[in-house]
Amino acid sequence: MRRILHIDMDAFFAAVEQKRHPDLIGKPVVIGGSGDPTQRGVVSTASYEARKFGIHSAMPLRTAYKLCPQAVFLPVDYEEYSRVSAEVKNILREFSPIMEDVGIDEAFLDISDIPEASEEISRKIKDRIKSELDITCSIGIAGNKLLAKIASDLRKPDGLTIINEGDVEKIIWPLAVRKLWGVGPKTETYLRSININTIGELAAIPLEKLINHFGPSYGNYLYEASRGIDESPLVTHWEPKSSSRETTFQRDTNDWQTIARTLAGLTKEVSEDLKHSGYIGKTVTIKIRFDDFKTYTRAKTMDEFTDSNETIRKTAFESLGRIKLEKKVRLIGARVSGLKKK
Ligand code: TTP
Ligand code: MG
Repeated sequence: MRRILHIDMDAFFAAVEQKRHPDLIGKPVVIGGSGDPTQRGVVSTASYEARKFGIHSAMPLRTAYKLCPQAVFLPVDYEEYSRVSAEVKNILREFSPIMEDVGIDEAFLDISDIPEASEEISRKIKDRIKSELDITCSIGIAGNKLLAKIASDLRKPDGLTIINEGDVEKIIWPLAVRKLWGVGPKTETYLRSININTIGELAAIPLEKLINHFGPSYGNYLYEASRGIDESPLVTHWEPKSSSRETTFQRDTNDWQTIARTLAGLTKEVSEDLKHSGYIGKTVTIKIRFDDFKTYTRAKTMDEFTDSNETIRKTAFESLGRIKLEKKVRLIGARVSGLKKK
């Protein structure tokens, strides 16, 4: 029987800000965009105090401001959050070398071969993170990744939840289908249209019917996932496929200088990201979204793999020249893909 932990930090960006500005502890804090709620941008995350006002991730900052004008609004500081994230992952790796880094604030840990009880290991992890980094996390314990991830979300913040083999019916089946990893808004809408709202109701659909509607691969997945079955191993090593940056203008613009300066800035950042991570790439893609939300991409493959700012910028501008700028631009982005280790 495998023993898998899913660790997810609580209100991560907000927690890091509260840690370095202790006067913000206990206050509604909203992190997003440039930190100015009168400007365009969305909420990255909000402290639990701010969530009481209905503020949540992906909400426009202006809406968040209307809900709670007294909240402290701060800009996103990825560099600092990445630094703390790396420290969390380092602590986790000390408990087990089999770690899957899922995102900036979450990871799976396979503790099957460690003699101590799962709960004891989890408490030690929580204590270490709290005492060394002064932030809290929630941990889910289960026999696979699917259930561990659901478990970590059940008692937030500072939670510790175990889902045992026999608990699927009691704990998983009453949950909304959306809680199942891999069920997005489209699947959810369809399932709701046929009156399937909970994971238990999904589990009651015959396999054949699921395959008929969703195809063999996703149909089988839903059949097994709704029963809490998941054999997938932890992915302990992955290669990035691309490195990208994009930005939304404060005001839609058709000013060539502004567009060019922004694109040059983005390609510089991408090139720096590549140099940092030790990758070189072959294809440069640019993306332009106009004020009517029509979005265009143009890609060009370079002669050689590179992380050179100059080459990436030159290639990006060649692609920019292939898009007619007849409308105002809302967003611009640059990506380098086809990466390999330098
Ligand atoms: P989450 O783990 O989804 O959120 P959280 O850690 O802030 O809160 P919770 O206690 O519920 O886990 O995401 C981790 C970080 O990722 C979050 O702090 C900010 C960032 N993020 C965004 O930038 N945009 C988003 O839409 C979401 C969901 C997260
Ligand atoms: Mg989190």
